[in-house]
Amino acid sequence: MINKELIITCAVVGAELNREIYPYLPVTPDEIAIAAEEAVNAGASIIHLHVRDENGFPTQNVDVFEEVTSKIKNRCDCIIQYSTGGAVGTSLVERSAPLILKPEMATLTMGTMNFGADIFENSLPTIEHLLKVMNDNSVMPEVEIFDCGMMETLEEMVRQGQIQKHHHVDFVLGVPGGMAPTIKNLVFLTDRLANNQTWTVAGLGKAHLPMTMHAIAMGGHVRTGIEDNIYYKKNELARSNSQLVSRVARIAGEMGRPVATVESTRDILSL
Ligand code: KMH
Ligand code: ZN
Repeated sequence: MINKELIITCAVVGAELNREIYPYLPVTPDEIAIAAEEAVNAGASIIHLHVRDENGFPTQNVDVFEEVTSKIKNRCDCIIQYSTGGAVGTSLVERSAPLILKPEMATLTMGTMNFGADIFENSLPTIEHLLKVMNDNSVMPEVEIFDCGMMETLEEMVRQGQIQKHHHVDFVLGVPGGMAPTIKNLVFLTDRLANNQTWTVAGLGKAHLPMTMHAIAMGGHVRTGIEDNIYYKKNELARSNSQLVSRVARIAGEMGRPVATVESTRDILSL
């Protein structure tokens, strides 16, 4: 589907970074809420959310998700999308726990993969469990595709009626162990979608800008944010999530894709 308006998702924290790698990483609930608000003011309508514990480590603790969610909602209107991926090694019980807070959206990764030196486990029973908890809590899944085989699982689950025909897909390209962030791969993946599917691309690291520009040109949507890319340009760290969002919004404007508001994002995704 060619969309005129461009949905920008901002992944503000992630689970892999720390302040030694990236000194401006938001970690406390207030810092994360401020980063989300700034990203929304710059054009993001979806906030992909991971949270951190009091020591700055990734956590799926329900209380922390609740606190951060409430702080974000007090600052701005946006669609909050919880991570159910957590960090590699997070148990399934922990990964699904925050869904009881009924966020509008949450991620659903469609298969197990190497994740750098680690394994990001998403066996079929894991996927089915996360999906059931999402359905029980009226949470819209965003299907995360990191590798080609995950498309097979997605298509099978759609055939079986487990995932609705109209779902939103996020291609996360560039994780070591996953699919490379190339134009050919993006075209290959999007060719497999039905015409009425909406999709986003998250190009990691230095692929962020080329994947962004191609998604805009192809009628897809874009994910940006510090979780995906800590550099603004070569040898220059991004100063904030909003700096990255602003650049995507500027490019989209030049390319004739006005940035989607939160309300139009809900319309486009049938939320
Ligand atoms: N941190 C990765 C292991 C998601 O948010 O659902 C998983 C991840 C995907 O970031
Ligand atoms: Zn994530």
